[in-house]
Amino acid sequence: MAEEDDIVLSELDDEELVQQMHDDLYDGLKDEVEEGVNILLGRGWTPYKVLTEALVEGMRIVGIDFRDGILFVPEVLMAANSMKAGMVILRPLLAETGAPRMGKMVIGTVKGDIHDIGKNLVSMMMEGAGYEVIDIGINNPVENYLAAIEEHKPDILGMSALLTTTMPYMKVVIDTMKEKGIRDDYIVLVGGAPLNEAFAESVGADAYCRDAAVAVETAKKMIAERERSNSAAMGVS
Ligand code: B1M
Repeated sequence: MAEEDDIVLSELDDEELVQQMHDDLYDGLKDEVEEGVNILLGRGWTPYKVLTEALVEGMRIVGIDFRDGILFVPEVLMAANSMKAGMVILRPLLAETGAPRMGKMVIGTVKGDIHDIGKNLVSMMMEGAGYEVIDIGINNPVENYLAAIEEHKPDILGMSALLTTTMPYMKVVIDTMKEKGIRDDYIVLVGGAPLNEAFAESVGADAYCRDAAVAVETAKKMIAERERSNSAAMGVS
């Protein structure tokens, strides 16, 4: 502990600081993670670079040790809270691009699943790219998705799942949309660590998004395609 106390984050160079932030995230040291984020921003790092290199990479390491039984739920929760504290600082900066509204997305984690860090990242990146995002949170039954799309009329419905046991629920949502005849009114994008393209196709989603950056690119591409085909259908050249 004494050694940890002796470290002055602002005296570390960028590489050492990022390494230290990975350690602090791992140890669930929220104040230190916040301080590190502020220092990197003060040194001219873009919010996106801080997010990906300091926070997401740190969380990736936490994930490996959680998988291998080295870290347990309480420790991972502390790491997740530290990550969220860093994201609170970055969120307004990522959204501050002044980009025009590009479209609207409703996003939520599926029923039975409380993982929200990845979903929050996707929301942040989408907001940063100029999309309006309605985040309906975690553990959403199909009724929540239907109510949100009915209320907000988004271009995109995004679903997140981190567990192999909860990802099949995406099919329940999409099948219900089909039954109600509204499936094709929306672009449906899905994501989460255990998913892949074949899974997305098998549940009837429009695309699988490997990460938040891919989600933004896919959203742009699909909205543009939809606008093109709508214009063609209306005979607009
Ligand atoms: Co959980 N957990 N967890 N966990 N957890 C995983 C997912 C796991 C892989 C860990 C492991 O064993 N290696 C494992 C799942 C195994 C499996 O299903 N085969 C697991 C387990 C088992 C569990 C519990 C069952 C543990 C238990 O209780 N025994 C339990 C389940 C609770 C529940 O949901 N019902 C549980 C609980 C927890 C915590 C509460 C402790 C905590 C969650 C805190 C929180 O989210 N607020 C937690 C965490 C943090 C993790 C790991 C370590 C990290 C997840 C994360 O935040 N990653 C995770 C291990 C791992 O994934 N490596 C693990 C960082 C995040 C940035 O990445 O979420 O993949 P990710 O999101 C990415 C992309 O996937 C994509 O973009 C994001 C950003 O780039 N993306 C989308 C995600 N959603 C998208 C939606 C889109 C588009 C892209 O829509 C358009």
